[in-house]
Amino acid sequence: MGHVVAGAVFRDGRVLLAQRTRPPELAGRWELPGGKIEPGESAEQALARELREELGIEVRGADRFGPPVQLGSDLVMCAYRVDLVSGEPRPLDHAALRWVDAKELEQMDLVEADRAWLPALRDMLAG
Ligand code: 9L3
Ligand code: MG
Repeated sequence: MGHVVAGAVFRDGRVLLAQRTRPPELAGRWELPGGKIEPGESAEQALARELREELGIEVRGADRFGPPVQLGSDLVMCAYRVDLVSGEPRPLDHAALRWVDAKELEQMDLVEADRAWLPALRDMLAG
């Protein structure tokens, strides 16, 4: 079973979403950035690597929230709150980035899998 990590970066009452470019069926839809854990990596290490590669930022921590999401028969994905240590996010691997508040979150065309985290994200944006 492979594992995918997705990171939620918060700032000023907003969470950072990223617009996918691939595969075709997910292109244009929004997600929490991240990717697959590589052999020997912890979730925290994978998050740090993925967000460095995808956004050019340094993050720390991995505070899991919401339910695990099954992706097909072979992959499971979990969401983590991470702390932004340095850098300003840039879309190095996405079509665009957007910081959204609780209200804007409802309007975003999220990838289906990430919708499982909406209740938890709402709570974190409200609190
Ligand atoms: N995925 C779904 N939601 C997310 C992330 C980071 C990833 N928030 C899915 C898309 C791919 C798989 O996980 O099927 C691997 O992600 P990536 O390496 O293509 O980002
Ligand atoms: Mg990715």
